[in-house]
Amino acid sequence: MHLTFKLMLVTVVTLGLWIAAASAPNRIRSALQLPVATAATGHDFYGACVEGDDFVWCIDRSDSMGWTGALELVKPAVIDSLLQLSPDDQFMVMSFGASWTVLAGTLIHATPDNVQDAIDYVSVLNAEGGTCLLNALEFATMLASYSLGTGAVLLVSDSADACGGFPPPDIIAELQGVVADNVVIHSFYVDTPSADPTTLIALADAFGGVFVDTTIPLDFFQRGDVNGDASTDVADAAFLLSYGFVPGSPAPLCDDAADANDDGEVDPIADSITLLQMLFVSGTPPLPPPTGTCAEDPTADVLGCEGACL
Ligand SMILES: [Ca+2]
Ligand SMILES: [Ca+2]
Ligand SMILES: [Ca+2]
Repeated sequence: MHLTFKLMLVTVVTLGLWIAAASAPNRIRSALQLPVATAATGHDFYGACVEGDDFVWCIDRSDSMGWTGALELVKPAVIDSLLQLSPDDQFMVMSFGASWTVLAGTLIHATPDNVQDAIDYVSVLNAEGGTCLLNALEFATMLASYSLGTGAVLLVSDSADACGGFPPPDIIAELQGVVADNVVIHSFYVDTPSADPTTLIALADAFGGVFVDTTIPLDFFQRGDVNGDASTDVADAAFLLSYGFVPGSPAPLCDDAADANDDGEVDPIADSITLLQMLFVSGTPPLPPPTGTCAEDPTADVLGCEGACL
């Protein structure tokens, strides 16, 4: 290895480890980096770990959710997540078009019978009517506020309120007056011909939740973005080196992203060197695809990846 590059590598690695040590706990903003779900504290939905003690699913069944079969794709995802509840969890399922309906007017424990009732409720939903999102969310957040811990609303929708004509800021303002402090809103954006994520992003942002874009396949990633911040830079090499050599450091969110040289293995030394060469040695070719945008791994290997680009 050329001496100049060696010296540069040592400098960059030292700097990188220092950066990693200083800021690792707060670097990642992906949904999957929330505290690890347990039956009591969290819940997995569309591949994302969402925080909460009790859960209220609020499902958009307006007209547009039926145009391309989106609602039919939502159903199995909701049912899968209902089946993950433990009997200690409380939950509720509701849905909305021009008006909302709910399985029951309060939170109930996730006993096998209650979960089956919820599955039956979800299974027969039909898409029809307008999108009266605000009214439904007011009720969903009230139900969630009955939680003795954090009540999480899981909103599944493709767009904004198209009922009262409220633009996103008005929905936020309306809800800010009524949503209790123990309630968070997680939003799950579904793709349809009239899809617009603006309101869903704003809601998750305003009410402490995560925004999950379900239109992005779970296995999409950007090679080299080891820390999951949607860019590839020296912090990613530092993250990888910390993972390899600093006890207690977090593992990469996505092994495929950490496999910078695409040899099918996550090797903190070899992959961080590949990253650093690409970043700092002129004439080095770019990393193997996908880079710069999220996509699947074009070269099959045993590594996996889940939710890196959500
Ligand atoms: Ca990164
Ligand atoms: Ca590798
Ligand atoms: Ca590969």
